[in-house]
Amino acid sequence: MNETRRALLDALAAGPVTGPALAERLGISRAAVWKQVEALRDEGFDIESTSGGYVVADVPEYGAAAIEYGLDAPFSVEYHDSIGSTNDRARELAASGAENVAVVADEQTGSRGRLKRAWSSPAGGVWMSLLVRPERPPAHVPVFTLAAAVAVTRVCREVGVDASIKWPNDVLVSRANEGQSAQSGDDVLVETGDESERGGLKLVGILTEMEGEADRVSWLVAGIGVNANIDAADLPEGATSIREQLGGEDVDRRVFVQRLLEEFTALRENPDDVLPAWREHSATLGQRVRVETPGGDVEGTAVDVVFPGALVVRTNEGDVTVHAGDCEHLRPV
Ligand code: BT5
Repeated sequence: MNETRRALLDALAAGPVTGPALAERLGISRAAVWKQVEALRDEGFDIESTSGGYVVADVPEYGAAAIEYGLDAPFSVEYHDSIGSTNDRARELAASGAENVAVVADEQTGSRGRLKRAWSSPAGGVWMSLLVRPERPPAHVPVFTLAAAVAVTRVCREVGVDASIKWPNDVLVSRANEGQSAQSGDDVLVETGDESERGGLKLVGILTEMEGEADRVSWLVAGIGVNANIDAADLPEGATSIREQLGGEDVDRRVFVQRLLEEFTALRENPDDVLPAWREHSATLGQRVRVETPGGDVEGTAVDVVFPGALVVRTNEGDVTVHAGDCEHLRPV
Protein backbone atom coordinates (compact mmCIF):
# COMPACT_ATOMS: atom_id res chain seq x y z
CA MET A 1 0.00 0.00 0.00
CA ASN A 2 1.38 3.41 -0.86
CA GLU A 3 2.31 6.07 1.66
CA THR A 4 -0.44 8.49 0.61
CA ARG A 5 -3.07 5.90 1.30
CA ARG A 6 -1.56 5.05 4.65
CA ALA A 7 -1.49 8.76 5.56
CA LEU A 8 -5.12 9.06 4.44
CA LEU A 9 -6.13 6.10 6.64
CA ASP A 10 -4.24 7.58 9.60
CA ALA A 11 -5.95 10.96 9.08
CA LEU A 12 -9.39 9.37 8.78
CA ALA A 13 -8.77 7.29 11.91
CA ALA A 14 -8.10 10.52 13.83
CA GLY A 15 -10.94 12.33 11.95
CA PRO A 16 -13.35 13.82 11.09
CA VAL A 17 -11.31 15.65 8.50
CA THR A 18 -12.35 17.76 5.53
CA GLY A 19 -11.34 17.17 1.92
CA PRO A 20 -9.29 20.39 1.67
CA ALA A 21 -7.51 19.61 4.97
CA LEU A 22 -6.68 16.14 3.67
CA ALA A 23 -5.43 17.54 0.37
CA GLU A 24 -3.11 19.87 2.21
CA ARG A 25 -1.91 17.27 4.66
CA LEU A 26 -1.20 14.66 2.00
CA GLY A 27 0.17 17.12 -0.55
CA ILE A 28 -2.30 15.99 -3.24
CA SER A 29 -5.18 17.64 -5.08
CA ARG A 30 -8.75 17.60 -3.76
CA ALA A 31 -9.72 15.48 -6.74
CA ALA A 32 -7.06 12.98 -5.78
CA VAL A 33 -8.37 12.87 -2.22
CA TRP A 34 -11.85 12.21 -3.52
CA LYS A 35 -10.54 9.39 -5.71
CA GLN A 36 -8.76 7.78 -2.75
CA VAL A 37 -11.88 8.06 -0.59
CA GLU A 38 -13.93 6.44 -3.35
CA ALA A 39 -11.39 3.64 -3.58
CA LEU A 40 -11.75 2.99 0.16
CA ARG A 41 -15.55 2.97 -0.23
CA ASP A 42 -15.15 0.36 -2.96
CA GLU A 43 -13.18 -1.74 -0.50
CA GLY A 44 -16.01 -1.69 2.00
CA PHE A 45 -15.32 1.39 4.12
CA ASP A 46 -18.48 3.31 4.96
CA ILE A 47 -17.27 6.92 4.76
CA GLU A 48 -19.86 9.62 5.36
CA SER A 49 -19.42 13.20 4.14
CA THR A 50 -20.57 15.46 6.96
CA SER A 51 -20.32 19.19 7.49
CA GLY A 52 -17.27 18.53 9.71
CA GLY A 53 -15.61 16.46 7.00
CA TYR A 54 -15.25 12.78 6.23
CA VAL A 55 -16.30 10.38 8.99
CA VAL A 56 -15.62 6.66 8.90
CA ALA A 57 -18.84 4.98 10.02
CA ASP A 58 -17.76 1.40 9.36
CA VAL A 59 -14.61 -0.51 8.49
CA PRO A 60 -14.44 -3.75 6.49
CA GLU A 61 -13.92 -6.87 8.54
CA TYR A 62 -10.45 -7.77 7.26
CA GLY A 63 -7.99 -6.78 4.54
CA ALA A 64 -5.01 -4.48 4.02
CA ALA A 65 -6.77 -1.13 4.44
CA ALA A 66 -8.89 -2.45 7.32
CA ILE A 67 -5.74 -3.51 9.22
CA GLU A 68 -3.89 -0.28 8.43
CA TYR A 69 -6.83 1.84 9.56
CA GLY A 70 -5.96 3.01 13.09
CA LEU A 71 -2.82 0.83 13.23
CA ASP A 72 -0.19 2.15 15.62
CA ALA A 73 2.83 0.36 14.15
CA PRO A 74 5.10 1.21 11.21
CA PHE A 75 4.00 -1.65 8.95
CA SER A 76 2.28 -1.58 5.62
CA VAL A 77 0.00 -4.52 4.97
CA GLU A 78 -0.29 -6.67 1.88
CA TYR A 79 -3.37 -8.86 1.99
CA HIS A 80 -4.29 -11.98 0.02
CA ASP A 81 -7.51 -13.99 0.20
CA SER A 82 -5.43 -17.00 -0.77
CA ILE A 83 -1.71 -17.45 -1.34
CA GLY A 84 0.81 -20.28 -1.36
CA SER A 85 2.85 -19.08 1.61
CA THR A 86 3.05 -15.63 3.16
CA ASN A 87 6.71 -16.38 4.00
CA ASP A 88 7.48 -17.01 0.33
CA ARG A 89 5.76 -13.76 -0.62
CA ALA A 90 7.63 -11.83 2.09
CA ARG A 91 10.91 -13.27 0.78
CA GLU A 92 10.03 -12.02 -2.69
CA LEU A 93 9.34 -8.58 -1.26
CA ALA A 94 12.66 -8.73 0.59
CA ALA A 95 14.45 -9.44 -2.68
CA SER A 96 12.85 -6.34 -4.18
CA GLY A 97 14.13 -4.18 -1.32
CA ALA A 98 10.96 -3.76 0.78
CA GLU A 99 10.87 -3.59 4.57
CA ASN A 100 8.35 -3.25 7.38
CA VAL A 101 5.69 -5.10 5.45
CA ALA A 102 3.19 -7.52 6.91
CA VAL A 103 1.95 -10.06 4.37
CA VAL A 104 -1.39 -11.37 5.59
CA ALA A 105 -3.60 -14.08 4.11
CA ASP A 106 -6.96 -15.61 4.89
CA GLU A 107 -5.85 -18.98 3.52
CA GLN A 108 -2.52 -20.52 2.48
CA THR A 109 -2.23 -23.40 0.07
CA GLY A 110 1.47 -24.24 0.41
CA SER A 111 2.50 -23.07 3.85
CA ARG A 112 5.54 -24.39 5.60
CA GLY A 113 6.64 -25.24 9.09
CA ARG A 114 10.22 -25.73 10.17
CA LEU A 115 12.39 -28.41 8.54
CA LYS A 116 10.11 -28.54 5.48
CA ARG A 117 7.17 -29.78 7.54
CA ALA A 118 3.75 -28.88 6.21
CA TRP A 119 1.62 -26.29 7.99
CA SER A 120 -2.11 -26.46 7.61
CA SER A 121 -3.69 -23.06 6.86
CA PRO A 122 -7.41 -23.20 6.12
CA ALA A 123 -9.45 -20.01 5.66
CA GLY A 124 -10.17 -18.22 8.92
CA GLY A 125 -6.67 -18.24 10.37
CA VAL A 126 -4.25 -15.41 10.96
CA TRP A 127 -1.45 -16.29 8.57
CA MET A 128 1.12 -13.55 8.38
CA SER A 129 4.77 -12.83 7.70
CA LEU A 130 6.60 -9.79 8.97
CA LEU A 131 9.46 -8.54 6.83
CA VAL A 132 11.93 -6.44 8.82
CA ARG A 133 15.56 -5.41 8.48
CA PRO A 134 17.02 -5.20 11.98
CA GLU A 135 20.41 -3.57 12.24
CA ARG A 136 21.79 -6.53 14.13
CA PRO A 137 24.22 -9.37 13.53
CA PRO A 138 22.65 -12.66 12.41
CA ALA A 139 23.45 -14.21 15.80
CA HIS A 140 20.83 -11.92 17.39
CA VAL A 141 17.99 -13.15 15.18
CA PRO A 142 16.54 -15.56 17.79
CA VAL A 143 15.57 -12.54 19.91
CA PHE A 144 13.20 -11.45 17.14
CA THR A 145 11.65 -14.89 16.94
CA LEU A 146 11.11 -14.85 20.70
CA ALA A 147 9.65 -11.34 20.36
CA ALA A 148 7.14 -12.64 17.81
CA ALA A 149 6.22 -15.47 20.20
CA VAL A 150 5.75 -13.07 23.12
CA ALA A 151 3.71 -10.63 21.01
CA VAL A 152 1.34 -13.29 19.72
CA THR A 153 0.98 -14.90 23.16
CA ARG A 154 0.07 -11.56 24.70
CA VAL A 155 -2.61 -10.96 22.09
CA CYS A 156 -4.00 -14.50 22.48
CA ARG A 157 -4.31 -13.77 26.21
CA GLU A 158 -5.97 -10.43 25.49
CA VAL A 159 -8.71 -12.22 23.57
CA GLY A 160 -9.18 -14.66 26.42
CA VAL A 161 -7.09 -17.71 25.49
CA ASP A 162 -4.70 -19.01 28.14
CA ALA A 163 -1.72 -19.43 25.82
CA SER A 164 1.92 -19.91 26.74
CA ILE A 165 5.18 -20.45 24.90
CA LYS A 166 7.00 -23.72 24.46
CA TRP A 167 10.65 -23.13 23.71
CA PRO A 168 11.64 -21.76 21.40
CA ASN A 169 8.47 -20.45 19.79
CA ASP A 170 5.45 -22.71 19.72
CA VAL A 171 2.42 -21.25 21.41
CA LEU A 172 0.36 -23.84 23.22
CA VAL A 173 -2.73 -24.14 25.32
CA SER A 174 -2.47 -26.76 28.02
CA ARG A 175 -4.92 -29.63 27.82
CA ALA A 176 -7.60 -29.40 30.47
CA ASN A 177 -6.32 -31.15 33.61
CA GLU A 178 -3.29 -32.48 31.80
CA GLY A 179 -0.81 -34.02 34.18
CA GLN A 180 -2.75 -33.09 37.28
CA SER A 181 -2.79 -36.57 38.65
CA ALA A 182 0.91 -37.02 37.98
CA GLN A 183 3.24 -37.17 40.95
CA SER A 184 5.87 -34.53 40.90
CA GLY A 185 9.39 -35.32 41.90
CA ASP A 186 9.25 -38.73 40.27
CA ASP A 187 12.07 -39.41 37.88
CA VAL A 188 10.21 -41.70 35.51
CA LEU A 189 9.03 -39.75 32.52
CA VAL A 190 6.72 -40.42 29.64
CA GLU A 191 5.94 -38.47 26.56
CA THR A 192 2.47 -37.01 26.66
CA GLY A 193 1.33 -38.16 23.25
CA ASP A 194 2.34 -37.97 19.65
CA GLU A 195 4.84 -35.30 18.78
CA SER A 196 2.40 -32.50 18.12
CA GLU A 197 0.66 -33.05 21.46
CA ARG A 198 3.63 -32.90 23.75
CA GLY A 199 3.25 -30.14 26.25
CA GLY A 200 -0.25 -29.10 25.16
CA LEU A 201 -2.31 -28.25 22.13
CA LYS A 202 -0.64 -26.13 19.47
CA LEU A 203 -2.34 -22.80 18.77
CA VAL A 204 0.44 -20.91 16.96
CA GLY A 205 3.56 -21.81 15.01
CA ILE A 206 6.38 -19.48 14.04
CA LEU A 207 8.86 -19.88 11.22
CA THR A 208 11.70 -17.37 10.99
CA GLU A 209 13.82 -17.10 7.88
CA MET A 210 16.66 -14.68 7.19
CA GLU A 211 19.48 -13.69 4.95
CA GLY A 212 22.51 -11.90 6.19
CA GLU A 213 26.19 -11.23 6.00
CA ALA A 214 28.66 -12.04 8.72
CA ASP A 215 28.01 -8.90 10.72
CA ARG A 216 24.56 -7.81 9.70
CA VAL A 217 21.12 -9.19 8.93
CA SER A 218 19.97 -8.25 5.46
CA TRP A 219 16.33 -9.23 5.99
CA LEU A 220 14.36 -11.29 8.41
CA VAL A 221 10.92 -12.79 7.84
CA ALA A 222 8.96 -13.86 10.91
CA GLY A 223 6.10 -16.10 9.77
CA ILE A 224 3.36 -16.40 12.35
CA GLY A 225 0.48 -18.83 11.96
CA VAL A 226 -2.42 -18.52 14.40
CA ASN A 227 -5.32 -20.97 14.31
CA ALA A 228 -7.94 -18.30 14.82
CA ASN A 229 -11.48 -18.72 13.50
CA ILE A 230 -11.18 -22.35 12.48
CA ASP A 231 -12.92 -25.50 13.70
CA ALA A 232 -10.45 -27.78 15.46
CA ALA A 233 -11.77 -30.63 13.29
CA ASP A 234 -10.21 -28.87 10.28
CA LEU A 235 -6.76 -28.88 11.91
CA PRO A 236 -4.24 -31.67 12.47
CA GLU A 237 -4.31 -33.82 15.61
CA GLY A 238 -2.83 -32.01 18.55
CA ALA A 239 -3.86 -28.56 17.33
CA THR A 240 -6.37 -26.17 18.79
CA SER A 241 -7.87 -22.87 17.65
CA ILE A 242 -9.01 -19.66 19.26
CA ARG A 243 -12.56 -20.54 18.19
CA GLU A 244 -12.33 -23.85 20.04
CA GLN A 245 -10.82 -22.23 23.12
CA LEU A 246 -13.54 -19.56 23.20
CA GLY A 247 -16.31 -22.12 22.99
CA GLY A 248 -17.24 -21.36 19.38
CA GLU A 249 -16.75 -17.61 19.45
CA ASP A 250 -14.63 -15.91 16.79
CA VAL A 251 -12.06 -13.14 17.21
CA ASP A 252 -11.91 -9.90 15.27
CA ARG A 253 -8.88 -10.73 13.13
CA ARG A 254 -8.41 -7.11 12.10
CA VAL A 255 -7.88 -6.04 15.71
CA PHE A 256 -5.88 -9.20 16.45
CA VAL A 257 -3.38 -8.43 13.67
CA GLN A 258 -3.18 -4.76 14.66
CA ARG A 259 -2.44 -5.64 18.28
CA LEU A 260 0.12 -8.23 17.18
CA LEU A 261 1.94 -5.67 15.02
CA GLU A 262 1.86 -3.15 17.87
CA GLU A 263 3.20 -5.60 20.46
CA PHE A 264 5.91 -6.81 18.08
CA THR A 265 6.91 -3.20 17.38
CA ALA A 266 7.16 -2.39 21.10
CA LEU A 267 9.47 -5.38 21.66
CA ARG A 268 11.52 -4.65 18.56
CA GLU A 269 12.14 -1.16 19.88
CA ASN A 270 13.04 -2.46 23.35
CA PRO A 271 14.90 -5.71 22.79
CA ASP A 272 15.96 -5.85 26.45
CA ASP A 273 12.32 -6.50 27.34
CA VAL A 274 12.10 -9.64 25.23
CA LEU A 275 13.72 -12.24 27.49
CA PRO A 276 11.95 -11.16 30.71
CA ALA A 277 8.62 -11.17 28.84
CA TRP A 278 9.39 -14.54 27.30
CA ARG A 279 10.14 -16.02 30.74
CA GLU A 280 6.86 -14.65 32.03
CA HIS A 281 4.87 -16.29 29.23
CA SER A 282 6.80 -19.55 29.14
CA ALA A 283 5.31 -23.01 29.51
CA THR A 284 8.78 -24.59 29.34
CA LEU A 285 10.65 -23.11 32.30
CA GLY A 286 10.45 -25.41 35.29
CA GLN A 287 9.47 -28.38 33.10
CA ARG A 288 11.28 -31.62 32.52
CA VAL A 289 12.30 -31.50 28.87
CA ARG A 290 14.11 -33.43 26.22
CA VAL A 291 15.65 -31.35 23.44
CA GLU A 292 16.76 -33.07 20.27
CA THR A 293 19.84 -31.19 19.13
CA PRO A 294 22.24 -31.85 16.27
CA GLY A 295 24.72 -33.02 18.92
CA GLY A 296 22.29 -35.47 20.56
CA ASP A 297 19.43 -35.36 23.06
CA VAL A 298 19.65 -33.15 26.13
CA GLU A 299 17.34 -34.14 28.98
CA GLY A 300 16.73 -32.38 32.25
CA THR A 301 14.85 -29.47 33.77
CA ALA A 302 14.52 -26.25 31.77
CA VAL A 303 15.75 -23.55 34.15
CA ASP A 304 16.23 -20.40 32.06
CA VAL A 305 16.35 -18.79 28.66
CA VAL A 306 19.38 -16.61 27.94
CA PHE A 307 20.43 -14.24 25.16
CA PRO A 308 19.82 -14.54 22.26
CA GLY A 309 17.21 -17.19 23.00
CA ALA A 310 19.06 -20.28 24.20
CA LEU A 311 17.50 -22.70 26.69
CA VAL A 312 19.45 -23.66 29.82
CA VAL A 313 18.74 -27.27 30.78
CA ARG A 314 19.82 -28.62 34.17
CA THR A 315 20.98 -32.17 33.52
CA ASN A 316 22.62 -34.78 35.74
CA GLU A 317 25.93 -33.61 34.31
CA GLY A 318 25.31 -29.93 35.00
CA ASP A 319 23.73 -27.05 33.10
CA VAL A 320 23.70 -27.31 29.31
CA THR A 321 22.85 -24.34 27.09
CA VAL A 322 20.93 -25.38 24.00
CA HIS A 323 20.74 -23.01 21.04
CA ALA A 324 18.48 -24.93 18.67
CA GLY A 325 16.48 -28.12 18.58
CA ASP A 326 13.06 -29.67 18.95
CA CYS A 327 11.89 -29.51 22.54
CA GLU A 328 9.52 -31.98 24.18
CA HIS A 329 7.92 -31.39 27.50
CA LEU A 330 8.07 -34.58 29.55
CA ARG A 331 5.92 -35.27 32.53
CA PRO A 332 6.35 -37.42 35.58
CA VAL A 333 4.22 -40.55 35.96
C1 BT5 B 1 5.93 -24.36 12.92
O1 BT5 B 1 6.63 -25.39 12.38
O2 BT5 B 1 5.28 -24.41 13.93
C2 BT5 B 1 5.98 -23.09 12.09
C3 BT5 B 1 4.70 -22.80 11.36
C4 BT5 B 1 4.74 -21.45 10.69
C5 BT5 B 1 3.51 -21.18 9.87
C6 BT5 B 1 3.47 -19.77 9.38
S1 BT5 B 1 1.92 -19.31 8.77
C7 BT5 B 1 2.55 -17.89 8.06
C8 BT5 B 1 3.91 -18.26 7.49
N1 BT5 B 1 3.84 -18.77 6.16
C9 BT5 B 1 4.30 -20.03 6.07
O3 BT5 B 1 4.39 -20.70 5.02
N2 BT5 B 1 4.67 -20.45 7.30
C10 BT5 B 1 4.48 -19.43 8.29
P1 BT5 B 1 6.93 -26.75 13.12
O4 BT5 B 1 7.40 -26.48 14.50
O5 BT5 B 1 7.83 -27.49 12.19
O6 BT5 B 1 5.54 -27.46 13.23
C11 BT5 B 1 4.96 -28.13 12.13
C12 BT5 B 1 4.08 -29.25 12.68
O7 BT5 B 1 2.93 -28.70 13.34
C13 BT5 B 1 3.51 -30.14 11.60
O8 BT5 B 1 4.39 -31.21 11.35
C14 BT5 B 1 2.19 -30.63 12.20
O9 BT5 B 1 2.42 -31.71 13.08
C15 BT5 B 1 1.77 -29.48 13.06
N3 BT5 B 1 0.81 -28.59 12.39
C16 BT5 B 1 0.61 -28.36 11.07
N4 BT5 B 1 -0.32 -27.42 10.87
C17 BT5 B 1 -0.73 -27.03 12.09
C18 BT5 B 1 -1.67 -26.08 12.57
N5 BT5 B 1 -2.38 -25.29 11.75
N6 BT5 B 1 -1.82 -25.96 13.91
C19 BT5 B 1 -1.11 -26.70 14.78
N7 BT5 B 1 -0.22 -27.62 14.40
C20 BT5 B 1 -0.02 -27.78 13.07
